[in-house]
Amino acid sequence: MKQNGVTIWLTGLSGAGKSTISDALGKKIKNFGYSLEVLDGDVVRTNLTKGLGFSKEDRDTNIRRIGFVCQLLTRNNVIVLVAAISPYRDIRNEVREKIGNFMEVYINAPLTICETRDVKGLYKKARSGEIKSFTGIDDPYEAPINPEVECRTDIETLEESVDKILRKLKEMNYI
Ligand code: GGZ
Repeated sequence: MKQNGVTIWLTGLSGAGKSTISDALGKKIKNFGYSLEVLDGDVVRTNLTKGLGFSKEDRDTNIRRIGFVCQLLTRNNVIVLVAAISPYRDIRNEVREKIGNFMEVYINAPLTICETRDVKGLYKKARSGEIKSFTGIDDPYEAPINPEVECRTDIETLEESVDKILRKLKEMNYI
């Protein structure tokens, strides 16, 4: 099947729903017959960016490395799904420029909701000071100003969020 590569970049707080949406969206894209690759921040940090911490410098390095892999895959016509907090606007824009075929998706849920979900108990640890520099607690998150898609995971269903992204991909002629 002829396809153009694109990087679909999911950004948002921990617990906002990036990985959940990435899983569901990835399954659909694969079922359509496209070649797809997924780069999940959590997983990437166990290999490609192992050893990096959460200072601005390390997060920037993390995002630049992910962005570099996206660049290679995208130019070889792969659809790439990234799920990374990527809290800094300037670096997200930098990778957008490098990759070209790029779609920013803001996975948006209020901090209070993410904190209530606290799937891995990390917010609790951040509040007690056991974890330092936790995004949204004592470290910044710069929301996208003009993302191609915004998913409000506190008020939309998973299907609605996934459909929004698929519609945009169609509109931009990537699928
Ligand atoms: C934010 C942290 C932190 C700190 C550990 N701040 O939701 P998770 O748990 O499963 O995934 C998060 C992951 C963040 O990695 P990213 O590569 O997405 O971050 S970034 O884009 O900012 O480089 C979270 C966990 O690691 N985690 N400590 N201090 N998230």
